[in-house]
Amino acid sequence: MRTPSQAPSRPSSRSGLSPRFLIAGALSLAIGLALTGAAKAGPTLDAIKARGSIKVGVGTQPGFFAPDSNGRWQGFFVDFGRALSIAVFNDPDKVQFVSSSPQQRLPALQSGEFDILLSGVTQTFTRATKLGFHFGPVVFYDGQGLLVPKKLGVSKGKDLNGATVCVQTGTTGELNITDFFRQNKIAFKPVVIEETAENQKAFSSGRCDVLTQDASDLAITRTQLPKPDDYVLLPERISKEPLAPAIRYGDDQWLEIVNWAVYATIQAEELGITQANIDSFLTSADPTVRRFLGVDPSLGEAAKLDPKFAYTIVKTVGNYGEIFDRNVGPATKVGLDRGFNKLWTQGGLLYAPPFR
Ligand SMILES: N[C@@H](CCC(=O)N[C@@H](CS)C(=O)NCC(=O)O)C(=O)O
Repeated sequence: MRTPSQAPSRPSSRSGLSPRFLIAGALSLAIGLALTGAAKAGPTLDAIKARGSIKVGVGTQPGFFAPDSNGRWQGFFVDFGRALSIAVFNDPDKVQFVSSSPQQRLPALQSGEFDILLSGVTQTFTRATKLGFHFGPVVFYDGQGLLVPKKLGVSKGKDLNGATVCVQTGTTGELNITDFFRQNKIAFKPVVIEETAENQKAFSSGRCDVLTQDASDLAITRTQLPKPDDYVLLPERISKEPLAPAIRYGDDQWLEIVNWAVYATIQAEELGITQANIDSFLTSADPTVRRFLGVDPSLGEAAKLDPKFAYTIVKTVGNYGEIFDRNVGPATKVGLDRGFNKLWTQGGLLYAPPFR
């Protein structure tokens, strides 16, 4: 049965306006509301501003995230947390870092314990859909590795038939390792442990033959073992692990701050701007540089951010390459290569969209 409002030819309101007008009116109202919505900060950004700080969920691996002897958090992911603090508050220290296990992190983010995870979370389809998280730009392209004692005498994953494998609960690694052994038609025994320290202890005490995790994480773990030289990280990677900041659904503006704070570090490296030389760029005539550094304030105004947010991020934490090198690069104890994490102009995957 047709209701009056569905009858196309009959005016259905006291004003005598035709339904076509009413529909057009309703549509423009809806668009208007949507636009107002886009300009709103969203619950997370509102909460951050009201609290006066950002709560960042992290892990415990030094190089990526750890407090130093003065209790000040340091690390690759920590520096991106400070970049966010600069974008929102123009201050690198309006941020609290809270560590939790990989198993606890995503539920804790969902329940509002953190405003963001910067903890080596892999961007996956299920996390982005069913679990309800948005991801910012990949800050570290990683892959799952296999750490083994040299005395095991293996050189590749396929040699591991019958091995006992330590893996952390709630990680993509837990899922990938099953795929890997199944696909290669070899058997394994998983030992699934939640806490990082316990997992590492199980491995170093010989309870398992193999430790599997993101390769970067394993490289860090290796340096912490009593005799690092007794272990080898096999060269193969059994998965893709693009590690990206994760936030809850429903915070568009917060997501864009996350996106562009990360891109600022990549853009700076693309432009050859470093912590040390940045001030010499302030007099540049290049319009891209002027917009990026806020000499031309139009981008900051468009985003309702301090026009110099990118300048302050780079001046304070450095460009992407500097962040990488300082925390986990070849000259550090962790000693990671840039690998895929080089700029696109240098054969890597890092690419910042235009700052315009
Ligand atoms: N990328 C995997 C693993 C996450 C993960 O375990 N990340 C590392 C850092 S890359 C970690 O938390 N390690 C243990 C720790 O820091 O306590 C995932 O998203 O499931």
